[in-house]
Amino acid sequence: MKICIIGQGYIGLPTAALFTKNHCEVVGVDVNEKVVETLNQGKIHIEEPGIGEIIKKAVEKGVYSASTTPVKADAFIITVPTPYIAENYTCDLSYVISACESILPYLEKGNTVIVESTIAPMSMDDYVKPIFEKAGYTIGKDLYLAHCPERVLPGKIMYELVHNDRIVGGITPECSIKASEVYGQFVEGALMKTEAKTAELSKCMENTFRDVNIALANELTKICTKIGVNALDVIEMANKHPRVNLHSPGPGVGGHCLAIDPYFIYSKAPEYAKIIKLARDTNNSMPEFVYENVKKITPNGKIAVLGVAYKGNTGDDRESPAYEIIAKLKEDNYEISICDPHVANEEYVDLKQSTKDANLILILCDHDEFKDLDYDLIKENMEKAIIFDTKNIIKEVPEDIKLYNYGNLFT
Ligand code: SAJ
Repeated sequence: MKICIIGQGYIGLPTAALFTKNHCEVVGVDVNEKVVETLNQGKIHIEEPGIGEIIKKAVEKGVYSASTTPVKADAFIITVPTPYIAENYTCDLSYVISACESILPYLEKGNTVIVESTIAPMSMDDYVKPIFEKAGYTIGKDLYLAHCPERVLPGKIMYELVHNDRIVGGITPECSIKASEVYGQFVEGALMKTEAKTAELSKCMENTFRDVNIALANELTKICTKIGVNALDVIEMANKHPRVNLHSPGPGVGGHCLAIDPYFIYSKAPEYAKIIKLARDTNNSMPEFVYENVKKITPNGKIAVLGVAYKGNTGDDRESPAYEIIAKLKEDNYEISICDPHVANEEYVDLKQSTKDANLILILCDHDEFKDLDYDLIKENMEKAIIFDTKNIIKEVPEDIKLYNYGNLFT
């Protein structure tokens, strides 16, 4: 099977790698010429374990190549971004639409087209299907169209792509069958066939479930801080109940999924999506909560910010709450020195430089490097060593270091 994948980012590239490993030929298309050049050299441009070696081998064997334009193929998979439009709480389909239009000259009867990008409910029926119908295709008869949302967790993408169950939402039942044959090349999880609109809403709801649960944990933290109870202990105790799974509080919810997808549902029925919107507002209020508590702990001075990625051990800082916290602190004349070993930025420094003469260490991301810090260095660098850990990753510090976390902000 020959597959053409439009978009060679965090989803498109690992997907391409797995098809090549399973006897398919792949052309990966990306608008970024530099990315295309890097990939054709057998190198990769994203931080995700397990992909580099496969792409290198696939390029050497001639079963993978990258290009800025599509080619003829049996199946086309669209994995382009769907940015959030804040004004009307919905998704910008322009990249998906232009990806669909870009493949039209290369399509042949009998091809399968799959959209993997996360999209608002009804996007396939209202916007994607008409593109192919206008081009003269009868969907389900001479072209097979489906929405199969990606559901993999950054950091574990290669494992989850193979083992997770997959939602296959065809425009017609025939489309679901054809799309399942494509994923059957490497997916070991179940291929669950359904309608496109059910697939769209299921994907958005998965991330909404997580967002709402994180909001509950963040709300609990605020309540506990007010009344003087250790929120982290409450979560640990409550989670011993067999049917309770409180999530972890933090500095806010980042990334391009949880912080966005719930709005796609909200925009369709705002009069009913009350919990969904409140959860978003609660999670969006966390940077302010962190800022207020920094102010209480350290009214002014230099802050060493550890971690700006939206989650641990990734270099992805999209929608990271860290940037809002930093902006608030800078506005209040704090001096900020950022250390993040995973995010490439010339201005970011190492732990030694960021903690030099700092008044507070503020942990905003759970990178492994921050779980066991060099406390001798910190004590040497800081006149009074204070840490505020918003991710609850530091379990123990030497006696002469003061540690704040969501369990003891009231002290
Ligand atoms: N977070 C918390 N507390 C928690 C868990 C997470 O504050 O208890 C925060 C993280 O720090 C981060 C954000 O939430 O800022 C999102 O992180 P995440 O690990 O929950 O999820 P993502 O955005 O990396 O990936 C999610 C996954 N969805 C679900 O777990 C339902 C993934 O499976 C999806 O494929 C992905 O979204 C996506 O692309 O939609």
